[in-house]
Amino acid sequence: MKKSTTLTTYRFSFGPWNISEGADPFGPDSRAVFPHEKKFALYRPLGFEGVQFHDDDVVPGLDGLTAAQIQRQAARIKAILASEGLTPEFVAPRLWFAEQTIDGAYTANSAADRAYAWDRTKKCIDIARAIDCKAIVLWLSREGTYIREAKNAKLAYDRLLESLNQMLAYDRTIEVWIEPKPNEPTDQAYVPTVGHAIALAYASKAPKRVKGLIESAHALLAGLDPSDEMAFAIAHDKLGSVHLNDQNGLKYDEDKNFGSANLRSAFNQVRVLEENGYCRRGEFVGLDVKTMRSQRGCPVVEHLKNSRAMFLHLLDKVRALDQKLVQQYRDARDYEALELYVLKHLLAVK
Ligand code: XLS
Ligand code: MG
Repeated sequence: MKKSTTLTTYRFSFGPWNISEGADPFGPDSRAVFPHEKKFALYRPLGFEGVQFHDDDVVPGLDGLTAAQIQRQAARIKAILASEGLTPEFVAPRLWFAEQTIDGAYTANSAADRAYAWDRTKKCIDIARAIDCKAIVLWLSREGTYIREAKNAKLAYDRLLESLNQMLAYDRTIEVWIEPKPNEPTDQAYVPTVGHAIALAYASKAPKRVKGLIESAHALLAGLDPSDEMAFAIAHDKLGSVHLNDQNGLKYDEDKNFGSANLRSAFNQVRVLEENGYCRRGEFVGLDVKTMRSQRGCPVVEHLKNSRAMFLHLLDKVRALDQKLVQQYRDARDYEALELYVLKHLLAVK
């Protein structure tokens, strides 16, 4: 990729679910509900231009609506986005709430459940089109098992590829960004890494329209380095977007603030994005962060503001890196000196 001399201006996005009430599997909301449609007015003042959506963030209760009702509600949201100066980044089918997705969506053992997943996916694509959004995101949350014997794994992968091809045929321009995660809610998920996602892309009928969306915490939960995962997707020109956040060890998905647990890893994620011209073709820096349940306030937005600020601080650090010195250390294979230099650079000590 030709090195550009102009500095990239980064655009940021988040989904309305990032402004949450704090409920967790062990306790109810700890904050008052902030009205969904009032959230859009918060975006630009916080420095965000992109909105990530679930299909039912655009059209609540869509399962019970007609196509005309879905289109009318989508048109309402499209008008709100325009009035707030916001761009929809993607629409994700929420295939993890409905009764029909208890045993999976595209890989469900029941043909009726798989039919529901496909019907819901078509509605999601229609909604994306209706709000002028070019991509859908598949977080394959329930495509996996609690015990391996529950499904024929090879058949499950066949069904995932078949579903992907159906989406690509249903809409000849939509992009499909697969968001890998190794587990949770299932014990083991079928597409745990971006390597699996990109293999599906190449096996699909329209590889150019299938990309990955890499979430920092999901890569960390897979025991991988998020920056290397991003570099792999970029090497295949298949990094649709990112969900920057953080994770403190192998446990439930914490969606912690970007840089809050693994600062060096966050630095390298920003370095890989910056060094490879991410965002130069309109991509967003997406966040997927949740504030602590114990945080007071309504709405709580500090975690979004702070994660965006941390990205920009680390971007300054990347841009101030002495690339000549880095190359000298690499040429000399003096990686101890290189590591000390990076750590002192991050600590701003001489
Ligand atoms: C999981 C996913 C999810 C969004 C996108 O991390 O990003 O939070 O709903 O499907
Ligand atoms: Mg995510």
